[in-house]
Amino acid sequence: MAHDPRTGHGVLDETRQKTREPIRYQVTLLNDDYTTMEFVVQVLESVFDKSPAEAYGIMMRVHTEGRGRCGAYTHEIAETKVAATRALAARAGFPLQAILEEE
Ligand code: TYC
Repeated sequence: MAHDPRTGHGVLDETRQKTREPIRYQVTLLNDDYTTMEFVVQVLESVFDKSPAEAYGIMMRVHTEGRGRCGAYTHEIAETKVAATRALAARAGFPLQAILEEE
């Protein structure tokens, strides 16, 4: 602790050291043979806030490599995005799956 030269009182001058970065969770999209490419691009744009070009790139990566990263989020946000993806896919009748992985 430093001391204010005018008052002699202690001054807190340390930055907080106990806060930690929250654990982030990776949301990964899995390939399947039935979901249309167009639908996957729509999900990446609407749920994961990707630009059309980014969404197309991620979709093609999943299509060719079997899986692909959509982004890293706090646990609550990642869970929400996984649930939103499942709900949209179920409503459209596609088996598209997103999974959550600790980074
Ligand atoms: N493989 C699908 C097709 O050929 C497209 C697709 C891409 C599906 C990504 C799911 O996460 C996925 N229609």
